[in-house]
Amino acid sequence: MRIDIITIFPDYFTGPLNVSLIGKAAAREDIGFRVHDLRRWATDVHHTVDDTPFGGGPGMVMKPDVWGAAIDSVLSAAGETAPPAAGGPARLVVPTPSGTPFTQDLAATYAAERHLVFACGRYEGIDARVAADARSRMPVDEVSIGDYVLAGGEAAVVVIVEAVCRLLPGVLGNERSAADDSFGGGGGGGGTMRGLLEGPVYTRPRSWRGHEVPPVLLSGDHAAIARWQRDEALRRTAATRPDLIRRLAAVPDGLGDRDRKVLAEAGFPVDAKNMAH
Ligand code: JFT
Repeated sequence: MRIDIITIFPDYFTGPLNVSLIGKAAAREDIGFRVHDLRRWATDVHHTVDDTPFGGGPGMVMKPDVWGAAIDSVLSAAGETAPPAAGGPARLVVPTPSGTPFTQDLAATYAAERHLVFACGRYEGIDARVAADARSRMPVDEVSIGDYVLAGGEAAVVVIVEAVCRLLPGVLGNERSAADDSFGGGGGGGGTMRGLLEGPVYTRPRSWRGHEVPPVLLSGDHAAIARWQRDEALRRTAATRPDLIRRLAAVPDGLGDRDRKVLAEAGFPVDAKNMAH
């Protein structure tokens, strides 16, 4: 997989892209990261990338000509001018607070791509014609990583790249199934905790500052352990993310009779009237 990132703050990525999980991905021959300074495509002596907004209002807007040149150049450097590249065109991902939510399913979609190009904006955003123009050549996703306000797209790109890279085959250090994570492995997942948050986890020592590891985890009874872990996941999800319980209740076979009993005991009864719409 090839990943290009265009930003006015290339230094922002030197840390995250070289440590931990993303760093291991970057060290592989089949994954390549390139970070590009947007100002390289500015044409005036001051390397201007922003201008005042049409229609008035506060702040500045990023110039379409600079962004257009940057995207064209990154695609042509990857050999993606006509004829279309084998394996399909690159996907352009543009973080914006007004984008569609970035989800685990989208992370799985991106992990299956050959080439991702991330456009990190600043100020009040990027001139809307940049995404419109790119859409005539490539898939363009305007996405948001959550309902809070950042100062630009860089932090969002670090989040998205990490979520994508850990799904690439061979990147996950411990080889465990990504399908067993909270939110599953994307595309619905296949894990036992599908659609639920994860419950608590424990390691040695068995007793620490007077807190004991739940005895069932030491019992060796794998069926009892699996059931206890699911019960804990249900209780925790009901407490912190009731929306996920309602979503699961609306899925055929999303919740079993025992699940409903555990949720009722936790004060979160789920029936047909409690389903997501
Ligand atoms: C904020 C952002 C995301 C995501 C891209 C660009 C400029 C600053 C801004 C803030 C409020 C209104 C612009 C960005 C985000 C998120 C992403 C930009 N800003 N208009 N904030 N919060 N979840 N993804 Cl370009």
